[in-house]
Amino acid sequence: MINQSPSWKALSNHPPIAPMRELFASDPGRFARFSVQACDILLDYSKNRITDTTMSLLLDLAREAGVSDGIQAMFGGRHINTTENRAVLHVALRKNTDESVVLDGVNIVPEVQRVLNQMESFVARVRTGGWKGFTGERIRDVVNIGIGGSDLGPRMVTEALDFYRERTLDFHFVSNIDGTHIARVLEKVRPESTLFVVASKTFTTQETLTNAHTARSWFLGRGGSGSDIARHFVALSTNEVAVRAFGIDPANMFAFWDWVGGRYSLWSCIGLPIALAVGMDNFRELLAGARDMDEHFRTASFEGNIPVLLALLGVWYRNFQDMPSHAVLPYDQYLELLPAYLQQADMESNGKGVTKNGQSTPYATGPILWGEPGTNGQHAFYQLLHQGTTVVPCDFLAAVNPLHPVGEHHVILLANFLAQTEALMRGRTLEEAEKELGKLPPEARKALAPHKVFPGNRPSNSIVYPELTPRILGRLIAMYEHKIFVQGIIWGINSFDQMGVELGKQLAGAILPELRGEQIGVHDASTCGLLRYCLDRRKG
Ligand code: G6Q
Repeated sequence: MINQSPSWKALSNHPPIAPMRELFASDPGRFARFSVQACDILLDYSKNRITDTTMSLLLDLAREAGVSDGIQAMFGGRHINTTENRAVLHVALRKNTDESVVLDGVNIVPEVQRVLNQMESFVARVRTGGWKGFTGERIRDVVNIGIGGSDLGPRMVTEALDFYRERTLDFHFVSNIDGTHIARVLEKVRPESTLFVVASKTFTTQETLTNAHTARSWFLGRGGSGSDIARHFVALSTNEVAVRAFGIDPANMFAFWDWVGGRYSLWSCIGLPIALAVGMDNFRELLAGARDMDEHFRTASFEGNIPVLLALLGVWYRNFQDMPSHAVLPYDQYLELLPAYLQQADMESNGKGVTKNGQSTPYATGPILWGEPGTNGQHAFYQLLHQGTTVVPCDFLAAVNPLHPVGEHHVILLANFLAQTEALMRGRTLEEAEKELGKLPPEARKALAPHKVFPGNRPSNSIVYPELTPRILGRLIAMYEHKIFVQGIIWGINSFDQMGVELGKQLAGAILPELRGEQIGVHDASTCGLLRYCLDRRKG
């Protein structure tokens, strides 16, 4: 196991590191040494608890863990998702037409391009009004019905690229089985001008199928007929049989493949709502951005490789500094949903406690990831980031230029981003606090000063880009995908299955009949008590 490797052992015995403010004071070259620019992205990782020795050991760790072989195996189509015996080829979804990716002896790029072309002609018809609803009206609302990977990616990107959206179309996302979700969306749309996109890789997911059936009944109950379904329902799936069984014509189905994991699928036809929103050219730009990052990741040396560096810093904090959590803080309102998206990407991928060989990991794996856009978070949880007893490494993301140049807003936003990373790193000593309270009488100053001390030495990465374009967004998302991948290799886990998600699917299925009034089965006393409480108070 990786914790037996020389670099892991050396990292465990790492000599103490001086506080960052001292490291900066004594080393004017720190930013130059600990920052990288690639794909129009600046990663400044100098505000981390690292020295040259730390980085050199972490880079050794990447080598000893076999990250290079792992990268080759993924891009080469090997079945690295071992528990499901599948290749992991979301990178193939963003290849150019003239490139090839061979999976089990077959080049899969032509099939990827075929679906992209199918999307292109559909998107053009809907966006120009050529695709008509059952009364001859054009489509005005698109409702994506999907959950998990079939929701979070397209929803996050549609929101992130809203600046580029076609204004004649409105977008809605229904994921939750809670009827409130679909009911509130259906209040806003009209059947004759609504397109339902049923997004489900397996087409067996209870939430999605229940929501899709509800949407269909609503449609049929408000003027639509069975033969009109074809103009108002399309499916994104790998399961043609189930799509037919639902009543959607396979001509209105966009396919993808089992080598695309749900949480890595926004680049496939699962991205159809994105393409409808921003047009196919912009969708292809998004893919091109991811392709740029793929190439950077595949070819750059580890020292200058943004995803590898981010991954190593995460491992450093998780395994050697006892920091269990990681915050993603976009100073970019359009990236509001990025933390939620990354919660799935990261925690579903690396929230594992067993290695690929089936042994329990004696070390920690994926962190608890969370976040909110700045500056909102500053008025909420940053208190804990600055003075709490848990140190949380943070990623700050910011665009140099705004998409909405409104007065001084953007410089104020950037000032806040820069000030926060600096304050987290520097902190404020007791002496400084007392000095700031200079006007108070000595007694009061002494009493108040400890509350104004900030420990500092709190790590952050700054990820800065010129402005949020589809291409930059593609690069940022792929950057995080590859970071997660590298961490999975180091921890020796399978980042591409999701047994925990499947457990939820099974358990709910077992309890459902009991809530419908059938006999309560064998459960613990708590579950029985809760069931009984619900059954006794259910109305109707
Ligand atoms: C993602 C997971 C999971 C999945 C949902 C929806 O990697 O597998 O979040 O995306 O459970 O699954 P379907 O797309 O099959 O409905």
